[in-house]
Parts: sequence; C-alpha cells; structure tokens
Amino acid sequence: KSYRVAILGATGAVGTELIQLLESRSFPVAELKLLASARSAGSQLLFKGENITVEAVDEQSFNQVDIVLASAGGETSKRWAAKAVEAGAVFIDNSSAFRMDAQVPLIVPEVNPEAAASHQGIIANPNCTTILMAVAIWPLYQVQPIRRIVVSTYQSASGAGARAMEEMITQAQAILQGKTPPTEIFPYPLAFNLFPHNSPLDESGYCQEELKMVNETRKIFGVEELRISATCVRVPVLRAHSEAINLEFDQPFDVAKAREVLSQAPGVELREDWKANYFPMPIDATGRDPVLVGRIRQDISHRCGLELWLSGDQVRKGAALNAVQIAELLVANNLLRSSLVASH
Ligand code: A2P
Ligand code: 11C
Repeated sequence: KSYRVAILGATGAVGTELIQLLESRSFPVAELKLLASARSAGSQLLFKGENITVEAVDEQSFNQVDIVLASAGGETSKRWAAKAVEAGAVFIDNSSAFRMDAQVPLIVPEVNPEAAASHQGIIANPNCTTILMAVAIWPLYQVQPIRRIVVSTYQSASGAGARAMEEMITQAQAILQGKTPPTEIFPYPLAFNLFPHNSPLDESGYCQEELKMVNETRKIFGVEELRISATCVRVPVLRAHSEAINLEFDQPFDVAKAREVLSQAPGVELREDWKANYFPMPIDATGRDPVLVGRIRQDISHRCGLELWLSGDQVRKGAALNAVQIAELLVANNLLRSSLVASH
C-alpha cells in the first residue's frame, strides 16, 4: 500500500525537511503534493530525483489526499485543517493551533503513541522544545514519577523559520563588517547575542513558548498536575535546540540507574565523556534523529534531584521527524481514514 501525501508549507524550513524524510525513511508515498502560499507557487522542489512543482493551497488541494503534513503556521492550519479532514485526509499539524484541543491527540511517538487511536482527523505535533524534553525525561518518569521540572532552553534560529535562519547569518556578516545587523524577523540582533523568547507574555510573566512546555508536556504525559517551570531563550545557533533540565522526584534517583535507563531509551542517544568534558552540543545534534542527552548528575541542592542536558535537531525531531513518525504510526496501525485507504 502507498499513500497520497500533501505537505502544506513545503518551502519552509520544516517543509523541506519533511520532503527529505519521506524519501530517506522510504515512507510509502504514492503521490506527493507540495503546497505553500501563492508567493512560491511554480517553484520546484526535488523528491526522489524528480522535480515537483509547488502549488498555492486552495479549496481543491486536499481532494484525493490521505495525509497532510502541515507546517505553515497556526493561521494557515486553522484555515485549511477542516477542509482537509472534510476531504478525507488526516491532518498532522506542526503548528500550535490545535494542540490543546481536547479532541486532538498531541503525540510524541516514543511517549504516547496510543493517543493516535482516538484521532478525529487532526493530530497535533508538539512544540519542538516540548518534544525534545519529553523524549528525554519520559523514560525516567516511567521508573519514578517526577514531582517538578525546571527547564531552561537554548533555542536555535530555525524555530522561527527558514527566513530567520538566513537573517541570523546576514546579521553575523553585517556585524563582522562593522555594519548594523538587520532585524526584520527577529526583534533584536541574534548573531553574537541572545534574548528571552519573544513570544507574547501573559500576566503570569511567562511567555507563550514557556507555557507551551508546561501545558503540552502535561497533555502528552497525561498528568494534569505535573509541576513545570520553563525559561526559554533564543541563542545564535542555526538549527538545534539545547535544554538544561532539573528534575525533582519523590525519592532519590540513582545517577547510574538514570544513565542505564537513558542508554536504552527510544529516540535518545547518551553522549557523555566526563574525562574530556564532552557533552551534547548543537553541532553534533544537527542533521541527526536522536535527542542527545548527557551531563546526568545528582542535584547538589536536593537529595531527590537530577540534572541533565540535551541537544536535539529542532527541524528534525523537534518538528519534521516527529510528524513523519506520527504518519508512520497511522500507517502501521491502520489509522488512516478507511474510505480512502482501501483503493491503493
Ligand atoms: P511560502 O514559501 O509561499 O511563503 P518557515 O516556517 O520556514 O518560515 O516556512 C513557512 C512555510 O509556510 C512556507 O512554506 C510558506 O510558504 C508557508 N506559508 C506561509 N503562509 C502561508 C499561507 N498563507 N498559505 C500557505 N502556505 C503558507
Ligand atoms: C521557537 N518553538 O523555537 C518555537 C517555534 O508552537 O510550533 C514554533 C512555535 C510552535 O521559536
């Protein structure tokens, strides 16, 4: 069996990675439709050695499509998800539009694959920072419940899209030439700088990105009262996010045990060389599937605390790879909308 797939936002940072992943993971694609805005309609992108012409999304785009992988922003998803579902497709959405909707499963395949069974046409892909943290701490949570999580993020430019990545490079070049760096996408210069995440702040003092880590992790783990505090920061890295995570358990968690658990955890690669002071770095996570985890140590301020550090490719596991894994999960469990699947 193979499936008719559409990528909405095909020209973006995540969209182009989706195309490559469908190819490199040999996803059973019968036909691939590349959709974006009218701005890039007519441009061509390569899939399995063939050029595919990008089309502007419209009312007809989802006819005869089994799976839509969407990464074109929340507004675009809100505009098109219902149309895609109406046409019989499953809409796997990378935006924040539907994540907290009770009808919509929010899935990290290494954590809660079972949630896919209850989908009603839309499935949400969590925020990148949430995905990376969930993959790393869920295996520990399985051994001992976590009482409280304190996380600080070091987020790459890619989280703000392909144009933001280009802007950071242009900023770096401008600064090296003694010129004023352009700030069209980012509110402040990111090259040679960093700033707290610029998503809207709410009255609590937390920004949206931080609250996504709180609310989405609770939903994915199915633990409404899980205590989480996050500080999200944009750093001048191109496409891998890092996170410093402090976990508090009910009982002390043996460090050797944590290391053993994480060395066998799906989607995790342990990266620690204590003698060389070598631990996960964005350059090593870039272009790779696993979340790199290391620097696992006892919290010296709390007998039931553990500290760990991770780096993970934001465009891959933080977005495109997780979405393709969800599509694979649907195929493996026969969860696509049956009327369309039967014929091919
Ligand atoms: P386009 O190239 O036509 O602007 P990124 O997150 O890297 O910025 O990418 C965003 C993706 O979403 C791009 O593929 C972009 O297409 C697409 N996109 C943005 N706005 C719309 C829209 N209104 N309708 C369809 N696609 C959109
Ligand atoms: C960032 N994670 O790095 C954000 C961008 O909810 O999908 C993606 C926002 C989202 O800025």
